[in-house]
Amino acid sequence: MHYHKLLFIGPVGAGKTSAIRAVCDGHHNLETEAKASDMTGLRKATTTVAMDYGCLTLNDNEGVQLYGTPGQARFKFMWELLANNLAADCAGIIFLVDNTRNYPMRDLKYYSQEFAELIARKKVILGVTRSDLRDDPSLLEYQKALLELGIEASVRFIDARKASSVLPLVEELVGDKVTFDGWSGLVSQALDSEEETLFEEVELPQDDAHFAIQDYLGEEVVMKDSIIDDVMNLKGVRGAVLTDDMGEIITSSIESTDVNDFVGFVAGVVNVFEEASGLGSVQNICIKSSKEDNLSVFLGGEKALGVQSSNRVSVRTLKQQVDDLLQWS
Ligand SMILES: Nc1nc2c(ncn2[C@@H]2O[C@H](COP(=O)(O)OP(=O)(O)OP(=O)(O)O)[C@@H](O)[C@H]2O)c(=O)[nH]1
Ligand SMILES: [Mg+2]
Repeated sequence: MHYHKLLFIGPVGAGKTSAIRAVCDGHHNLETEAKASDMTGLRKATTTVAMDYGCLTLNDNEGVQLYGTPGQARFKFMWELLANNLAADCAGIIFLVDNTRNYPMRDLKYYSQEFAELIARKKVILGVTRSDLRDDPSLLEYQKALLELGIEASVRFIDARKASSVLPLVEELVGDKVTFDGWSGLVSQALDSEEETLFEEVELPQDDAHFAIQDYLGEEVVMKDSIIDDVMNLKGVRGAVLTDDMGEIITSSIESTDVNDFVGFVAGVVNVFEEASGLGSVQNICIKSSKEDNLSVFLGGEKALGVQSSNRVSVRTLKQQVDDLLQWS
């Protein structure tokens, strides 16, 4: 049996696990899903903590092995293991981004950088999911962004839940490497069974999660007071403080009044800075230090979140993690 490997990458909830589940032969599937205990849990019940693995058998001699990364940056050690070992010899990468996240372009950039070495060596396809819920950014905008990032990849809207939508991506990446030519048959088989499932779904009452997703379509981030506890769970975080837009401290786990006051000061003056600089709305201010802790201030709506973190933890990774928390809240 000869196998070709594909690696799925992309942010939390982009549909990596769903896509692998949709196309693989049922009995060849491994998922490492855990209940999403933090804010991710409000949007979907589980998250991948290690990896996904699935196998799509094409014929007696050929198959495709599908590997999926966890989206959350706190499971980053698995990104390295998958990119450098398990899937280092993959035939291509299926990069999924979720169009309903607050900043899908930022996700695209972040994961492009994290998987830069592998991306530079492999054929890549970008699949934009959840476009049924939100069709902006457009495919053209993604094409432009890829060009700016120096990545050669085709882009398309897909539904990660449907094999009929995911299979063409698999074909595009491995089609010329296999003798198998029954792709259109696989797609029509999938379409048939999806029709049956759709019919069954109509009978089910709409679940809350469906409506919950609609609430998150705005660009505005929501900061609840509980964000402090969630941020404190992130690696390297020593303290966090939440202030209102006037710089008044709402709640804090930082002892130093100087640090709290400084975050309050940043939150209070940022409006003035935005007007004076003409830079538009400022979302994040980072103060990096080689000796002391780093301080990052996240500005969202009417509140500001200050995070004090060890300078041994990358500010960029921390920023992605906090962004994840904010947009899943
Ligand atoms: N409406 C809609 N929902 C989608 C689409 N694609 C995927 N989903 C849903 O989005 C969610 C994706 O979740 P997962 O497949 O767990 O995402 P993941 O990328 O594996 O996430 P992590 O493992 O947490 O990084 C699931 O609830 C899917 O049913 C789409 O095109 N439209
Ligand atoms: Mg997953």
